[in-house]
Amino acid sequence: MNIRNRSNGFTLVEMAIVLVIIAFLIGGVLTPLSTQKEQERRAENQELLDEAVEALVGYALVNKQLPCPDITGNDGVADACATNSDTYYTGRLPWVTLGINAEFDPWGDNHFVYYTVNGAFVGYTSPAGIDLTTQGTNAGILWVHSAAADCLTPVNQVAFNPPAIIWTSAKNDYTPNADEAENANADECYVSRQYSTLANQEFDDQMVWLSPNVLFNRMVSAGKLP
Ligand SMILES: [Ca+2]
Ligand SMILES: [Ca+2]
Ligand SMILES: [Ca+2]
Repeated sequence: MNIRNRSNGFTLVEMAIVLVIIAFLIGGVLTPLSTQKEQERRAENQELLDEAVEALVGYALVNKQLPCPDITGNDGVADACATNSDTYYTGRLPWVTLGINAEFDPWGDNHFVYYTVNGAFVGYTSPAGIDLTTQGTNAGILWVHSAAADCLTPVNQVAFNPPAIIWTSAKNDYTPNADEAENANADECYVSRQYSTLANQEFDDQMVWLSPNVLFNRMVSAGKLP
């Protein structure tokens, strides 16, 4: 009797083993897919940020200065800001003014692309503009570090005094983490470092900055400077 019952089906233990094996198989397929998807989006985001830098250079070739951020209206149109070496301006990347498809990063709604610019590089009345000595001063200077704790110090600098910084929070908002909070607080100090999902060290922001040397080089090459 016992032998007949066993031959008619699986025991609970056998079923459990089969379910565990299926779970492992599904997990083994699904986890890499989600990771792969995020990697694709991060690559797409990097392309978007690189394109934004190119658009800034193009804008400077035409206007002899960088655009102000989209500070009001959330309309993608750069707003007015005065030439002021002692301050910086921050807001969203003026995607309409720049003519690029950058209202959001690849993660979509409410994933904005942010832009901060040294006040020495904006606000000129035509035909004046920046020259090869433009670098800004004091509170207008932007800093990029590999850790928020080093803000505004010579320690762990990734970039010092770039004319402009463009960044997005990417997939996750890890602002309880100090390094992501440093990017979100819209001041002159920023953090760019390795992606991490380790507890209390989470970071996935993506950032680019415009090198003053690249900007000047391109403007000289185009005959816009000196
Ligand atoms: Ca605006
Ligand atoms: Ca983030
Ligand atoms: Ca900051």
